[in-house]
Amino acid sequence: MSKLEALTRWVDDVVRLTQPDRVHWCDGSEAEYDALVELMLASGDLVELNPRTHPNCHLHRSSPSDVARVEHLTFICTPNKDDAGPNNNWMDPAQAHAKIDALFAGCMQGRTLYVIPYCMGPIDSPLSRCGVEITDSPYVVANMRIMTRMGAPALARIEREGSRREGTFVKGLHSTGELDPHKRYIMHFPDELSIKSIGSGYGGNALLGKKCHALRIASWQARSEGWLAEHMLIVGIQNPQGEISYVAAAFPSACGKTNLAMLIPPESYRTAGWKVWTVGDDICWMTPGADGRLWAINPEAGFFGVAPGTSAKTNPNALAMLNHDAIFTNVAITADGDPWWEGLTEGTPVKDWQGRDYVAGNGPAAHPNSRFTVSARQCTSWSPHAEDAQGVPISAIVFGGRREHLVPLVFEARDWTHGVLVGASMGSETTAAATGAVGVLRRDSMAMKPFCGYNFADYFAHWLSFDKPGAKLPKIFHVNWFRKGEDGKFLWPGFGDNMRVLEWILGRCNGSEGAAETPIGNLPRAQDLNTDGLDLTRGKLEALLHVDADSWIAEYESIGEYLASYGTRTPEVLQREQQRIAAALTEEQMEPQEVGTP
Ligand code: GTP
Ligand code: SPV
Ligand code: MN
Repeated sequence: MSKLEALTRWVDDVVRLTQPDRVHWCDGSEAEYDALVELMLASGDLVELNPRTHPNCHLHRSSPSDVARVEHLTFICTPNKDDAGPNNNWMDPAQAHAKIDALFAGCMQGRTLYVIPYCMGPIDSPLSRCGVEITDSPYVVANMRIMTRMGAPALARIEREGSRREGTFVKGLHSTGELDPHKRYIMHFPDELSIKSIGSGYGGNALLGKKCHALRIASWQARSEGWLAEHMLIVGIQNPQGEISYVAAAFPSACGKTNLAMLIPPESYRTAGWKVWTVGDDICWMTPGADGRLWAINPEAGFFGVAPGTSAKTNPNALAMLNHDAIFTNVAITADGDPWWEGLTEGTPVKDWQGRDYVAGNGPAAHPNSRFTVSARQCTSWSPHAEDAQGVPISAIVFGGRREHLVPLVFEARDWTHGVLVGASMGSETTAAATGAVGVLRRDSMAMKPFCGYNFADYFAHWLSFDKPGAKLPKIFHVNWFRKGEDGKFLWPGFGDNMRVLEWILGRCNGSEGAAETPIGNLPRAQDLNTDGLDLTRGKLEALLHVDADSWIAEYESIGEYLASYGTRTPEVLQREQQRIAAALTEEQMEPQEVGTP
């Protein structure tokens, strides 16, 4: 039992409120995990998958009305509404506590309350932060053991830090409640470092270390402490000389972070000696180091990745790590009890994600937001530096979204201010990672729309504040793998071939690659991209690199309106940057220039 008073007092309070039958302090051991799995197999919460092909792999089928994050039920509860900003749902903290505590009252009767001490980030890193999640879901405990450093070492760190300063860990209270969408809330109290979530057992709603702590609460802490908590992958790219450069990339949910983080370069690159190392696939905490560079850690210890689309062709690294010791949520299964999802070329589904007999034409076999949970150590491209206490230095920051039209394959911001505008004005078509319509274009600044724990206007100002004397900031880029041609098909092959874009990006960072200047930023000319062995017509390549001034004028008008929607808190520098580019586009329109030729 913990000696830390703040923790035991809080657990006692929660026990009084929720009235569980039992309290279990998680130690994070394998024996504990195995016992939980047994319990869930007995209750039907888990189904064992084929032990011959997938030893120690299990399937969880969530409630069909609980399959994704619920942005409309996610609240930031700050005393002052403006601190949460127009980007968040807001509730007064006292009102929020009252509302949600009423739902928590007695909700764990007949259940076990689990206390999960966890550390986000390497256990010995000064950049890491601890939290404790209380939950009544054994599925959440099992997932948290994979996704975080959970158990005894985390508790020891909490005790150590707690003896110096109270309130150093994030308190997260979670219950599946009745899994009733009408009694579901995900509430954040950033200035209390606390989270309360009820009514969902799915992903980011329930694994509180992930989006709730490592993004919403952490972004708030990061602002006051001078660092950044971002929805970014971290990938290391080793060139034939053996030098490794690290890139952090922010793409919205289900827009390609896991895939880029585990990229396998095209054959010609591999023979030339290029190699890609995975450091993180979803969250990145970045802090300016003594050398002025940004140093990044991945606060997570595992991957909660999108299953559909993961195949031997698109992401062989991911597929290879899913053969043992993994939890699958809402995938389909084959007659042999193997997990199955759309995009796999082998196997035939017999039961869909709800456990019903699979009938073609009755919707997808696997839920579009079905996912796998797996330890990062099972990834063959897992970087030997992924757990370095000081993190890895970031050379480039990449923003990107799903844009069928308009946005070219890649462009480079001319400086930090321009880059911050590029991130702030990011647009992307929505995906199945959150409930609601799919494919609707919306602004998703820095891929943080669902995850920034405070007013976006203040967040933009915070980003701008890193540009100061002595800073050696990464260059900023924007990519779009999702531009479509007139035939409605993706123009760019994507996946492993994204390496070609990364090579150009790194070349721009070290000054070895050429580019053409345009009002929206610097683009590679066709000859600047390595297209050896690439099956892509010249016409498609030109379409991918095309900047249409008329359409961009309209886009910049809309960006101006978006910035204005944050009112007077919007940094003026950003508005001036928007005006500068809008004016340059109008000039360009008067005097058309061809992009794509030297
Ligand atoms: P979260 O875990 O939700 O934050 O998402 P993520 O950004 O890690 O998404 P992920 O990498 O799992 O990508 C999800 C979807 O994007 C899958 O359907 C992929 O097939 C698709 N995708 C990823 N990379 C590419 C690409 O380069 N081209 C195309 N066309 N699709 C891609
Ligand atoms: C996302 O939606 O961006 C995810 C999945 O990474 S979840 O953990 O459910 O938020
Ligand atoms: Mn994510």
